[in-house]
Amino acid sequence: MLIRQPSDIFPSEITPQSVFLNRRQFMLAGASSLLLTAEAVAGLNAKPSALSIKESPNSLKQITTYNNYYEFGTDKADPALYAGQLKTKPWQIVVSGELGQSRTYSIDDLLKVAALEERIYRLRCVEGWSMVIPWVGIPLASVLKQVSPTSKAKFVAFETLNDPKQMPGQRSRVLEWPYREGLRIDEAMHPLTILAVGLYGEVLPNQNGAPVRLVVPWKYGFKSIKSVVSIRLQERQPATSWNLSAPNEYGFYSNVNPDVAHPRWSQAKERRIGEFLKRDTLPFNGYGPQVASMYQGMDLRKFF
Ligand SMILES: Nc1nc2c(c(=O)[nH]1)N[C@H]1C(S)=C(S)[C@@H](COP(=O)(O)O)O[C@H]1N2
Ligand SMILES: [Mo]
Repeated sequence: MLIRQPSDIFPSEITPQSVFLNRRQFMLAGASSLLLTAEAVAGLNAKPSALSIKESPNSLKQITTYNNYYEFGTDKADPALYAGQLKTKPWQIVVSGELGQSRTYSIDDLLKVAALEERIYRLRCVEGWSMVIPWVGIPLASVLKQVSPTSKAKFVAFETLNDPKQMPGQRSRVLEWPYREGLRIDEAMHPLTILAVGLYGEVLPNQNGAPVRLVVPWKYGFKSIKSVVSIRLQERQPATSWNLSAPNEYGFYSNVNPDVAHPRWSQAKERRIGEFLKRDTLPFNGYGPQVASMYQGMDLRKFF
């Protein structure tokens, strides 16, 4: 009898950990002279974070060939095929809104804001799959503190680059462009929230959101917006692309919640990419001890 594999599993010839350890050894061997960009050098110097989980990461191949990045197509394989054309240098992020003075950061400026950390985090997609990803990034809070938010800064709105010439998916109306996301200010300032510039100790591949993307590990993957060009502090809750496209399916908060089903499917279980059997989905994607207190007194069925 034939044992069938789910179609979206990408078996890798190398285990994730061996890739990881080999890279580590390579870094320690003093190979920095081979590395040309500031980002790469800095990425290799990332220190391990105490906030990492202990699970083994998915392989680099899995993490870079099974992506959601609708600017490059809606198929999971599209971003790896088409995102290579995105020009990520030079890049600027404008931080504006309710703050002392607007500021523009290049990637090099960002790398000076805080020490890079390597953080192994779960990513749970609303579609029902998950991965474990070793990001390299800096806390978003470090950037926000640097710009001195005013007392009116209650929310943070994020936008991806809007450039249909480079992003063919933006020529179709599959979502409202640019891709938009938002967080409440306490969520944005939470130590688990990072701006990632790398993964597996190297510069972020384009399909994962180069040169800089948000990572919010207790929320469904779509909150972790890629290729960010704008961060705006504001008093009102920002509109988000997925909420605009299907308000009954995607709320503003989008905390991973096994008890609140997506209208078209259950969120109780997930399949870790590379595994056959499904596992139970954990409230807040397993980060409840760190984040649940932010939602005390809120009805998370209403604020889904
Ligand atoms: N700009 C942009 N950001 C995005 C998306 C997108 O389509 N466009 N997809 C989101 C979704 S649905 C998921 S699950 C994650 C996937 O991140 P990964 O490809 O690095 O695993 O990116 C999120 N960020
Ligand atoms: Mo997703």
